[in-house]
Amino acid sequence: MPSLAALPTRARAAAAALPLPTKLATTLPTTLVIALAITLTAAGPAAAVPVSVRVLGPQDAPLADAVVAIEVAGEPRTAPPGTHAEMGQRQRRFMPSVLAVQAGTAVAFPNFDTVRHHVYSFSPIKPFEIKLYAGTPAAPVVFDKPGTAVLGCNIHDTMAAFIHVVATPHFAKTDATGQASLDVPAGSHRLLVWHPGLGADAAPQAQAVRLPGPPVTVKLALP
Ligand SMILES: [Cu+2]
Repeated sequence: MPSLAALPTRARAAAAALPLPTKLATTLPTTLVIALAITLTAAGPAAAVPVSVRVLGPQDAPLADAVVAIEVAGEPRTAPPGTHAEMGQRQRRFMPSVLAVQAGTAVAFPNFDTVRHHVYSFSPIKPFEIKLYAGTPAAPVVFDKPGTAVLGCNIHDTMAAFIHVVATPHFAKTDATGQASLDVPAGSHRLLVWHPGLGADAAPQAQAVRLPGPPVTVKLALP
């Protein structure tokens, strides 16, 4: 139910004349119902604004593969059912080396190599193992808690990667120049940045961000 103030003048006058809310649905003329529906749509979540975030490390060097996330109050922390992502293995490496997903995402582990892999994680957010396999294992792994999982392979000790799980639909990874671009509703939010250099057990570095606003630069205090 919208507030009367959110309705256009004509609709407001008509709605005010009715004993709300019981008669609203049954007695409004069709045109007014349509106007009301349009108003509801327009008065939905704040329009997204683009925000650019640059992540710097020691000596202000740009940091690639940092995960930038912006938590917006009232938005779902968990991804909708069916959300999926992929952590492949090629030439005895995980691809990508850092995967960012929203909590609730099902991650597939396709093996594109001719050798078999045996992927595991001991990380508290999602301990699992997929025993010696070729091709794509039948069941993906659902990462339902925020945090970071370190991945390894029992067969190839040099294989390592991270899955960083965030509790917001707004996230991106920085490119080689340390830049990430997101679209986020206007307002005051919490900006979180994590990078493998912080360590898998470290909480993301957090700061407040107000949008729309100028590009944001985050200097990550790496241990
Ligand atoms: Cu392997």
